[in-house]
Amino acid sequence: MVIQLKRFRVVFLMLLIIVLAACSSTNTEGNTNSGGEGGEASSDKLVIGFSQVGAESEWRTANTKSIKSAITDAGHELKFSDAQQKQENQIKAIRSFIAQKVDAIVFSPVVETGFETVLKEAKDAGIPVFLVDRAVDFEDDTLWVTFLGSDFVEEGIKAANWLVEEMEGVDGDINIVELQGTVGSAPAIDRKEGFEQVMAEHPNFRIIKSQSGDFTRAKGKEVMEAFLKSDGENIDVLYAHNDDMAIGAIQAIEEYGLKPGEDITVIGVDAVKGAFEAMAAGKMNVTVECNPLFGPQLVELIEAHFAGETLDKRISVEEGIYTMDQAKELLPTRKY
Ligand code: GZL
Repeated sequence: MVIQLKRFRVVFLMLLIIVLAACSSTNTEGNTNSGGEGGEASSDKLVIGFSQVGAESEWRTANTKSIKSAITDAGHELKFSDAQQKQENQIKAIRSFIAQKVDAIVFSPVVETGFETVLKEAKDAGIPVFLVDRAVDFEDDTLWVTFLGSDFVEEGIKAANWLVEEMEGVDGDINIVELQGTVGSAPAIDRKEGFEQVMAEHPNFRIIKSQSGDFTRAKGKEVMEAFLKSDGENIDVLYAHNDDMAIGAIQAIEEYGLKPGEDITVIGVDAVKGAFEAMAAGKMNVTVECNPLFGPQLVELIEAHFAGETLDKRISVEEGIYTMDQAKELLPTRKY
């Protein structure tokens, strides 16, 4: 009798082990996941290398924060590099990510050219590259999975169309000085292109001076001082490729003895908080939005890629335009 009881216990325990083992499934990779539809593994923890341009403007600071927090909040591991606006630092950072065998690279190229070789190295290493913010200008679009960012040509067109409407009925030539962004960068090239497309239809609008302020307040002020010294009384409008340069230029205009926003119409791009503060003070007239807060959208795209989805080669961020008379009301709502 006792022996029969022992045999029954052994058989029962063996059956229990078999049933429990069947309840938890393992997929081909040996990852164990229990429950869930179809047993598809969610995107596991990824190691993501992020090569950022620098910290040159309010826009860049907000963009870095948005991407960093989106990656870490989603449970992925972030390796971050600030290139201080130097191309060689970005190339070094991407090579370092390749050597560390990261799962994915996020990259905002400081300029449009000169990255083909290093992106080929990433491709050869089987590491997908996600371009954000700024694009590159070379043929082989197999070197990146997708580009997520703004349409800078459209931003230049928006700035110019606002100016034409604002100057309706003004007689004579309208003299414009232009503070360009970083030489060779996609936003500088495209914002100039878009603005000039519209200006070409209005010959009385004349760009009398154009020079790079490298997207910084300090350089924007310095170049505007030179513009004022050579053409001060003839300047009607400043078109700055970002708000930081416009804010630097506003200081130069005031030090020169003129009223920014009145004697000289001031146009910026980005729609950062500093621009809303300048518009609320009556020192700036308009800013074209360039939204930096696309970190969560980026992480969704990366995870979709690793889940096997095919992404469009270019995904644009939606943006608006904001004027002086809206600034006071909107300032408290601005997130960057
Ligand atoms: C635009 C971004 C530009 C911003 C500047 O997407 O690349 O770089 O307009 C920043 O403020 O320096």
